[in-house]
Amino acid sequence: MKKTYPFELQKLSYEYNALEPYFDEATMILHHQKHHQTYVNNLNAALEAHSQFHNHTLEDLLKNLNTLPAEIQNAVRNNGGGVFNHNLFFDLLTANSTKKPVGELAVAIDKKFGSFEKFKELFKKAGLGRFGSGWAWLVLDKNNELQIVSTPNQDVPENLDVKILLGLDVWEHAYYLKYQNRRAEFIDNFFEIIDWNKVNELFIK
Ligand code: MN3
Repeated sequence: MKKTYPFELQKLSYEYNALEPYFDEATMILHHQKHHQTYVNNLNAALEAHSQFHNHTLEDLLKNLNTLPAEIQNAVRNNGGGVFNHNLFFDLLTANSTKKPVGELAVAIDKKFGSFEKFKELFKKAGLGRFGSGWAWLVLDKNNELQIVSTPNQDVPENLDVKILLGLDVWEHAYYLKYQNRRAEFIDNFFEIIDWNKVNELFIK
């Protein structure tokens, strides 16, 4: 996939109905074809007249938001963040989940949080505690410590100064069609379709 302007919608590696019954087909279509696509379109629109950034990767743009012209900073923060976050989120889902962490990550999660169940409880709390729209994350910080963090809107964690291992979209558009106001149930179902093999690959990379 092209890494610079004009950015493109990242294709899913599975069918829209593959994650049923946890994530329903209608939500997946809407989320990918409308929401994710709109972030891509709006990011490209913001950058269109600023050709000096057309060879910058999305990561470079997001890490250097404060060096961008003032009139496009918010657009890149919101829509560039939206593209980046959804690329990661959709890529770490699978119909063939192991249902629990694997490999070195499994060991590290037990060590840091006590158990996978305890980790899940804290991650869920981060997702439930995010008032309004935003994300819950598992990251590896600069001290090589696993941390659960949460960001508002489409902000990326820690200015991308951490290694992101897992992200959960808790915007209402991610669950309202199927779960209405039941964000907790949505988060429980997210845990049924996490691609822990990929998460572990990110961890050991
Ligand atoms: Mn979303």
